[in-house]
Amino acid sequence: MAPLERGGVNWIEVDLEPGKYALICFLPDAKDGKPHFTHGMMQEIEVANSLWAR
Ligand SMILES: [Cu+2]
Repeated sequence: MAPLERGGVNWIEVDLEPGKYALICFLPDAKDGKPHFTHGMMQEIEVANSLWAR
């Protein structure tokens, strides 16, 4: 996914198996150069079984 301007929105479509995943941002912070995840930019998500399984 391409970097966004502050407040920007972007969408991607991915095909994931059911399970738990982590979204982690490795982009460097503009102020201290540390990856964003060190500032809390990470999120655990869970993908459920799809009603439209292929
Ligand atoms: Cu980030």
